Amino acid sequence: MTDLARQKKANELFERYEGNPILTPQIWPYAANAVMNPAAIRLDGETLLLVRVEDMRGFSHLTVARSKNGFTDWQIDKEPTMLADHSSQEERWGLEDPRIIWLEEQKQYAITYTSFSEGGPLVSLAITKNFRTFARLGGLLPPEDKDACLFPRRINGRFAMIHRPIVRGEAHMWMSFSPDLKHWGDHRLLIMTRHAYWDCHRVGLACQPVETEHGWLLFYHGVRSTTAGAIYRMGLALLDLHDPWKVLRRGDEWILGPREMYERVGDVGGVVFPTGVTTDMDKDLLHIYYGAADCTVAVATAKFSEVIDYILSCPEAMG
Ligand code: BMA
Repeated sequence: MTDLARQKKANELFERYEGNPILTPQIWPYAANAVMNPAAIRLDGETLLLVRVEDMRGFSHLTVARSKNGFTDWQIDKEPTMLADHSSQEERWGLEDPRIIWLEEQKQYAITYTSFSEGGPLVSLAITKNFRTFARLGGLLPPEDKDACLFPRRINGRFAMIHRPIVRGEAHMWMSFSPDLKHWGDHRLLIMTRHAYWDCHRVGLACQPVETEHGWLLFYHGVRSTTAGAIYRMGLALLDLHDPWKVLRRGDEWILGPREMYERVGDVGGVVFPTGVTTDMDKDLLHIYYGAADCTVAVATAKFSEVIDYILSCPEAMG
């Protein structure tokens, strides 16, 4: 496939839902400035979103919204589902940008989210069975760190997590390992920013990793800083199924970026920030849930098989 043919394919992979944005502060059951960056899973025949809600002080918490078809008729919890403990050092300034994965061994959901701690943004972990009560397991690695998600099971005997620390002002994606979900080590660089590309200034995990026969599908966000501000877009990579710190493929181009008004205009315009993915294999469909312009939640769909075809047509990752 030529570069131009692949760019065309990348550009046409996702279709935005015509009813976007699907969640807005206006329909929220209580006062909210913005709703954005939701984790997404399918649970009991419904799509469950754990939405980041920014209150009128500028602090965030997490609230559950459920829908049978994943597009309409959202049942939103009447009150915040998971509030920050503002008196604690860890959660001093709120909870942001969750990702959810089903942990097979624990038979529970693991939620990784950013705690805005006194020392800066920190990756924290909570587990739950029902999205009503949560066991908070605390901060996992020191700040500044964001955009984390666990893998659903141990890899070669250890839990694995993708996260995005800031080191020397650089923002690359890392993978770390743990025997017990508490002590983390064996830190490895996974995906780096690429000079001059759309993802030249920052990269970070977007959605939870999706297991396929070809490897782990990895949606990530990339940032380019421009004179008019940062542009947040989504790209794709494929990790080795057995050794996921090995990147098999990485797309050259982004596959979803700000285009519609609700993505271009908001509290932070020019932001498409995906944080959750659900799959419907019977329909060969993949739903990506994302924050649009740090104000609302939107959804886009793609054919699963076309996403796989696309990533397999991308260049083999270097190094
Ligand atoms: C990132 C995160 C996201 C936010 C994005 C765009 O650093 O803080 O929560 O959506 O910036 O402002």
